Amino acid sequence: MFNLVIFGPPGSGKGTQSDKIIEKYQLKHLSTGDLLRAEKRSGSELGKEIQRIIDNGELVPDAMVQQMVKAFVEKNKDANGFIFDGFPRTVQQAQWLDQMLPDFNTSVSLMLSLDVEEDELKKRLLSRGAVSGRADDQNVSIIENRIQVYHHQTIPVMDFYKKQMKYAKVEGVGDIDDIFKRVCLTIEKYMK
Ligand code: B4P
Repeated sequence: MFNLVIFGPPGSGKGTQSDKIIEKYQLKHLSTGDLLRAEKRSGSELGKEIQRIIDNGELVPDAMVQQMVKAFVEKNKDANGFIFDGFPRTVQQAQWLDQMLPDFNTSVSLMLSLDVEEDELKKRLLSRGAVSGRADDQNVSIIENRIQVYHHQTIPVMDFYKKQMKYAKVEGVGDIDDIFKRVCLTIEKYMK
């Protein structure tokens, strides 16, 4: 099994590159953002709480996300491997993932981080907000809060994987297919 954590700030291209990676390497795509938005759309009480958190640009509590991740892995335990997109976003989530995956006789193979500077992130998210209807992409101060949350709560996850020699950085600016070529070269180094 090859398990990839795709990492980067909001708008760095995690979802965009994940779509291409799953097609090429036949991995299962686990996007916590997508799972949370699906719950939000269901209109449940939990969905309303999730909506409030996401629309303010904050992180949903670890336990809630972890429950969704475990259910997804359990349901797809025969997969070739997973792309964890948007997860783990806190050191606590990373520690939990390291303890959970051995129950399925597997572990994280690589954390691939997409490197994009802040002005480019804001530009991308605002242009997606103009067409997607995502409330968290439509307001500059919410976008700035998401980037702040990334700096304070999510960047420490990099060190967690650096210590395990499972970290690699890829330049995330430029043509989507050129970025994908760099992503594939990195993945294939770790697949050996
Ligand atoms: P996510 O859905 O993960 O949203 P995101 O960080 O904005 O990344 P996304 O994948 O959407 O953007 P991408 O970089 O692909 O999370 C949403 C919210 O859910 C979080 O804020 C949080 O509240 C909650 N959440 C999710 N996971 C959680 C967790 N583990 N714990 C707690 N809470 C959690 O792309 C952005 C745009 O850029 C796209 O429009 C794309 O077309 C464009 N783009 C991509 N590559 C490009 C390129 N090379 N050039 C130009 N544009 C490009």
